[in-house]
Amino acid sequence: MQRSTTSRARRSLVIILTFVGVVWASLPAHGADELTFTAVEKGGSKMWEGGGTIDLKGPVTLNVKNTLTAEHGFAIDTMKVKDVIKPGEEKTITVPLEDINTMVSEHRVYCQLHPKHVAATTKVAWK
Ligand SMILES: [Cu+2]
Repeated sequence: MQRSTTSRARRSLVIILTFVGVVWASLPAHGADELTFTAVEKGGSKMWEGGGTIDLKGPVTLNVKNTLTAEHGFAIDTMKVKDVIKPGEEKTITVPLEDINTMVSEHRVYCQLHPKHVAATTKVAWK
């Protein structure tokens, strides 16, 4: 009797923990955003490929990679980001929440060195 009560309690605990885990995983975000951008060449045009959605709940981590043979700019005016990425270089840029303009729903990610270099876009969730 004692034994079966214990195993039943254990089983319900497992069910509860599984449920909590599923709910946690299905939440939109946990406060940290991570985005990846890669400088590539496609069909003769150079472009920043990547992007995604951020939720403005915490700092944003940008993983930036330049696969090309020349250096390229990496700029997001609405996040106060302006950098130059060397050929083959991989860089992680962390943008604090206070540097992000919360009035815009789309952030343009572009190369400040080459006007023809195609830009990428990052969207803000719930806007
Ligand atoms: Cu460029």
